[in-house]
Amino acid sequence: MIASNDRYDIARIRRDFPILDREVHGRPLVYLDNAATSQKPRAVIDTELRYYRTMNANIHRGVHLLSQEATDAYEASRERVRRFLNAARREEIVFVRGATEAINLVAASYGQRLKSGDEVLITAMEHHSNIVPWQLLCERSGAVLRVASINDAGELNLTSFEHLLGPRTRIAAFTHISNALGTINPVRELIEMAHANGAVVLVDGAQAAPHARVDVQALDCDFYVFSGHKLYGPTGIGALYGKARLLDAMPPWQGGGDMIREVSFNKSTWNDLPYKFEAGTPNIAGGVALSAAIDYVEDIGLDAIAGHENDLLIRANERAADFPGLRPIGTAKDKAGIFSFVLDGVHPHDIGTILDLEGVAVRTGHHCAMPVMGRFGVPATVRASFGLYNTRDEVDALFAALRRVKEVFA
Ligand code: 7TS
Repeated sequence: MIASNDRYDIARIRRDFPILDREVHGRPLVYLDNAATSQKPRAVIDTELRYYRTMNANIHRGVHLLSQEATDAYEASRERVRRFLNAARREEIVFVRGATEAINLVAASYGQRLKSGDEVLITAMEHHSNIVPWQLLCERSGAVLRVASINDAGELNLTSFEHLLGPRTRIAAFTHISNALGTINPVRELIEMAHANGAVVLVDGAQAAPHARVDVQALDCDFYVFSGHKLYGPTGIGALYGKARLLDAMPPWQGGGDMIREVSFNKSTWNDLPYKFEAGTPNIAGGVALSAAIDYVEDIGLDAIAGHENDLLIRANERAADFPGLRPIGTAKDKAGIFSFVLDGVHPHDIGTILDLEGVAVRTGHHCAMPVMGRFGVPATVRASFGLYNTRDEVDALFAALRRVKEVFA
């Protein structure tokens, strides 16, 4: 039943994910909530297990062998992330809890240079994680938050973005791929526009890292953030990429162990990059397993993954076209495998509940993007988001379950 070909062996891929064998409510699991978090391949689970079984120790501090091995594994993972993003230097990779923490770090630390009347430019399709930290910064500094608009397809209005960039814009922060709409932003072009206006750029790559090849040097972004758990890696680990020149000039964010060079009660001095931004004991096991996740997706190939997911999106669009009362939300020309929609006369939460009983896991709600819901005049949507292990049969299962919803609410 499962389509497979030489280039993309979906049957083999699915065998790598133990959770895909389980049932929910007596039905095979159809997991279509990958934008929230993706499932983990055996390689990631085993790496984390092996870490705890064989080398668990605190890092950067012990002379004993376990501590050295744990430190080496953690630092090797940093190098793996550097290669994944094609950053120029390993010091430019700061380990954090995830995209949210990375954005908060930049807003709190880089943000200290903002003054009253300065401006921060975001877009109308941001996740709350790329809105609220900037709002907090604006409250603290007296800076003003500007928001570039989106069109009815959920594409960024480039004229609005360009128009709102001005001499006071200090930071432009936008998502690479929208979690609520699936829109892929023309980030290279946006970065160029922002730089031409003297602003630094943060790209929120939470949804892009699992689906698109990212080259931070080619993009020339100043900051790029992602979460490991959406990239088939563990929760509680992610990375902030920042240009060394900027990170170097930024004050520390959190204080504590590891981020200092010397501490006295009069004055403390800071450790080198990236440790200046890594206070306290991190998620070591997660960091080590993140590199297994990156190996996994790069073995399959991000272009192959994007192609496969696009295939699923095409299938979903075909099925949706003749499904009465279904309205897709987010119809950008350049779109990732995120299929958000509403159904006439049925609340998204009710749809989600029935789909769950049919074994189909989707997310319903505002997807932490309330302004997007406002823009489309809906309180919530149903969102099916595809991952590298999903199949055309699963897309069909989604629509079979939606027909069931129709029957219940007929
Ligand atoms: N930015 C985007 C574009 C996201 O989609 C998310 C999480 C985040 C930032 C925050 O990531 P975190 O790992 O720090 O939480 N998005 C979603 C979602 O769409 N459903 O659940 C979480």
